[in-house]
Amino acid sequence: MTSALRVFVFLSIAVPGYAHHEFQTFVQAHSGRPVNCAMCHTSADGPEGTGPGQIGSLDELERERLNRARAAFDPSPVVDSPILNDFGNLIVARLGKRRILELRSNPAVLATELGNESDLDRDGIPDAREYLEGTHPLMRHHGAPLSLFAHELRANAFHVVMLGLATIITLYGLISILRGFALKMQAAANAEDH
Ligand SMILES: [Ca+2]
Repeated sequence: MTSALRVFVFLSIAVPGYAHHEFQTFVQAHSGRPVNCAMCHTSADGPEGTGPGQIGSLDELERERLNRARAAFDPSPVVDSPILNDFGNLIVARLGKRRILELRSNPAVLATELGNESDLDRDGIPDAREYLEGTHPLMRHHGAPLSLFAHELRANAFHVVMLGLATIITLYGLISILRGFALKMQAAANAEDH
């Protein structure tokens, strides 16, 4: 048995599925938010079981995909594990399973190594930051409210400016009308006095 195969067999036995609770425990403690397995896994209850997205329910083709993902010890262009969601697959693809196993003792570094380029749900908050803040990186409206508001403001800057201009023009027009009406009233009052 080659050394690489021995490592694979050992890790497959020692770490069933991809249930690395160290990351979940860290995110909850760091963010103060309750986080379940659905941050990285297909099933909110984790990979072990027979429910949808869990190992016991996989068909033959899905098991092949799982085995390919389990063998991704080094970073890979694409990882397509059926028990992981897009964020989970991205982590394995970027870091490789070997590095993920190393980071179990230092889960905060996962965010640093992921970097800030990826924003899977395109809500303006990078996946790595959502990981630290305990918000879901695949749910567009799940994030720190101020960050989401700032992103929406930036994304809709043109409409916000146009709405502001329209409001100013409308107010100016209204003030002009009222001023004209007041002048007419004053003129009428002056005419009555004479
Ligand atoms: Ca995001």
